[in-house]
Amino acid sequence: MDPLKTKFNEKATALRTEIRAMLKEHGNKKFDEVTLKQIYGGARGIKTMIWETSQLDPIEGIRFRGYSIPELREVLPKGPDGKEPRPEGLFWLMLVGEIPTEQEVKWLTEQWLTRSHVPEHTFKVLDSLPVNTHPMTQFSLAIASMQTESCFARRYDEGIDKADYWDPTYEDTMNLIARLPRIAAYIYRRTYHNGDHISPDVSQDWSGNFAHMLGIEGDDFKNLMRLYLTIHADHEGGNASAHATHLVGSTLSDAYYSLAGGMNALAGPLHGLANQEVIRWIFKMLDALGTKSPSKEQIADYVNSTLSSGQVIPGYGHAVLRQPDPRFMAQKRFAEEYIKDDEVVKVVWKIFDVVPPILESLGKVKNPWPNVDAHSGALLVHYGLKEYSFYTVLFGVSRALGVLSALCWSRALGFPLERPKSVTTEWVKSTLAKM
Ligand code: FCX
Repeated sequence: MDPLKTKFNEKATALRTEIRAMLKEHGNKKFDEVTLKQIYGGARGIKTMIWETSQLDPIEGIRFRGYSIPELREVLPKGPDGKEPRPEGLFWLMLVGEIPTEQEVKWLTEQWLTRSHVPEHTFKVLDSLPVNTHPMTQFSLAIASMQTESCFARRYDEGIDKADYWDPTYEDTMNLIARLPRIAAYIYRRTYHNGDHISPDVSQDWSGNFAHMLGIEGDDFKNLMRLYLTIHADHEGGNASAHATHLVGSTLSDAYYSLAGGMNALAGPLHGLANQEVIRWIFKMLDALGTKSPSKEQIADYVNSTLSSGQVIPGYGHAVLRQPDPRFMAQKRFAEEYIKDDEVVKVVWKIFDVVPPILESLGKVKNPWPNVDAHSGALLVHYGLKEYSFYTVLFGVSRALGVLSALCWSRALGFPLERPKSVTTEWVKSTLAKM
């Protein structure tokens, strides 16, 4: 008996009934309106989807089932040394809306360990790729290659009642999440460490085992992995990786196809790839300034030269947030506790003082504050994970927790094929003429 699956089914059955009644009574009530600027401007802010696992407030930042990141650190069961929350607990919370007990989190750690076998052909696919293939390309291909294992695809082929779609989606989700650290570590070791692979350490939790397979030992890095894999897990449904996963899944493509689609979105510079761009820009700045500890004035000059060359300051700005990202602040707290004397970390903090007023002075930047990417690279570099073209894979391992738990909900609530209406500019012009 799987206690998480049982609990999820109970919750989903109850919510399905509630939503059905709500739509019966209120289905035709207006919840939003759309301007022409939003239609041409990336559908920014248009309420068009349901996403149960988290919601993003522009000022407060992300809340996972109502819990902020500081609140999560207080209530979620922690790793063996009691310092950072285990991401397993966040997955449990996102899936069923309850804070799990220590026992329940331990059960999930063991479940993912038993489900973590990666099919041999996936490693063959990875080994067939040039070693300089971008890690996100490798990650997306590895995920898609495991589609052969999909319970949903098999059950659908055999004929499955649509009321049961949630069941094989749950099984695919659990198997896929269980396998991701092994795949990500394999990509890292083949790309940067001559294929010198490290076998799993079954005594560790999901994050600790991942750190071990990457080849970076030490309790502090394991704690960084627990924090990192928690704070990147979900950011409501409208960001590109979440939205892509959701859209692909709405066609009844299984979790493997859906997550591969989401990772292809995450690989974009205006989304997940930004985290590698931040640390690249910081090192380029330190190189150009010829010092490891630039003054705030020197940083300001370099920021202005970046802007005048028509480039963005990576890690700053956000499509929704209008305050410093609480995920940036959570990383800053971690650095203050563990590595406050690190030189690159101190540069990140100086940039935090310098950049917002400069961006604000441009008069066009809606959010001059740092997002999650502005701090992550400095922490990873400190612990020896210096290959920043791998960072978006770390982001993807974490984001899978949110987008796949939400995928289980989409299937359990019977969400239909997504099909927004497109129009031509000719149609817009003729419609404007009648207004
Ligand atoms: N530096 C310089 N200019 C910036 C800027 C920055 N950091 N942020 C915004 N601007 C500029 C834009 O380029 C635009 O200029 P333009 O009118 O000349 O084209 C203007 O300000 C208005 O843009 P704005 O609406 O404020 O910002 P956008 O949402 O369009 O773009 C980006 C902000 C995409 C640059 C910023 O959000 C970014 O780099 N994001 C990277 C990915 C990201 O958000 N990572 C966090 C992960 C995510 F939260 C998740 O978890 O899913």
